[in-house]
Amino acid sequence: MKKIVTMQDISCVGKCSLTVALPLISAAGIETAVIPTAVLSTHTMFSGFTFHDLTDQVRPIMDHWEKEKFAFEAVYTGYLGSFEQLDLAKELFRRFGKNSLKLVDPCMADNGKLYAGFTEEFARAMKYLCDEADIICPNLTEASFLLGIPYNTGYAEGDIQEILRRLTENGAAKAVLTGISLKKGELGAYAYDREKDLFYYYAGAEEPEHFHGTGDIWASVFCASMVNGKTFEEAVRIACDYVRETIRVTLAEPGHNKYGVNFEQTIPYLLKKLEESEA
Ligand code: PXL
Repeated sequence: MKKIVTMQDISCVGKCSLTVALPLISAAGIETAVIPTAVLSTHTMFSGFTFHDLTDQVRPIMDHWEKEKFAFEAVYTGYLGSFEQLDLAKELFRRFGKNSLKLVDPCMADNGKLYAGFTEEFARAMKYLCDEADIICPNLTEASFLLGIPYNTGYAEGDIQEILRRLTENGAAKAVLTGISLKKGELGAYAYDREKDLFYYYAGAEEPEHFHGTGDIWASVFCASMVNGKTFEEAVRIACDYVRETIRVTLAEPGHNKYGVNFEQTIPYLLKKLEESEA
């Protein structure tokens, strides 16, 4: 059985980070090992959330796993809350990522703004972690902070391609920019494979609302699809389609949840997509 290890926080209510990565990767038929970096009562978009740091657990967990000779097909990092955790994520790559896919989702910002508690200095440090990955999947805001360039919503296609080239020039061989729209009414992802020098844009109809946690869902499904043997382009398509369908189903529920999407109800759709695509 394939295995993925994912390192990110557990927000007890919020449908993001580990509470979506674990069920989605498991549903894709892949064993999911977790390194929880912190426990929060909710994600940080709520006010008054509690926070308990688990940084001191990360290295002992890795030490034990190394003794047990555990190995993983992919090592995937999500939301990380401190410089020390960024260093531990690099250590995780060194110790468990030699023969596996290393994916960094540099969760730290959206809609032009850093999330609560993050700084530009942290974003620069996150770039060094990205450089040690094989694939990174920032949204456009995160990409802007990683590169230290102003956030702009009106990019032309050539600008998006330039951002992707710059994101991959010092490390990661592939990058996917999520939340990209080249035409009004559509939304998707723009991907780049530096080794093949190939760009790939994939988009569907834009849903009228955006939700928290969909970036984590995108990354989890993308990672699971890659580990299940899908091509880079297929994995991008499956993750985009799943997020779009999940938002559609969420919005169709009267009085739907505002802080996260109904991803649990679209797992059958995901499994169908995973079966349908060849490879
Ligand atoms: O979805 C990213 C995320 C993960 N974990 C925590 C968050 C956020 C986004 O705000 O607050 C704790």
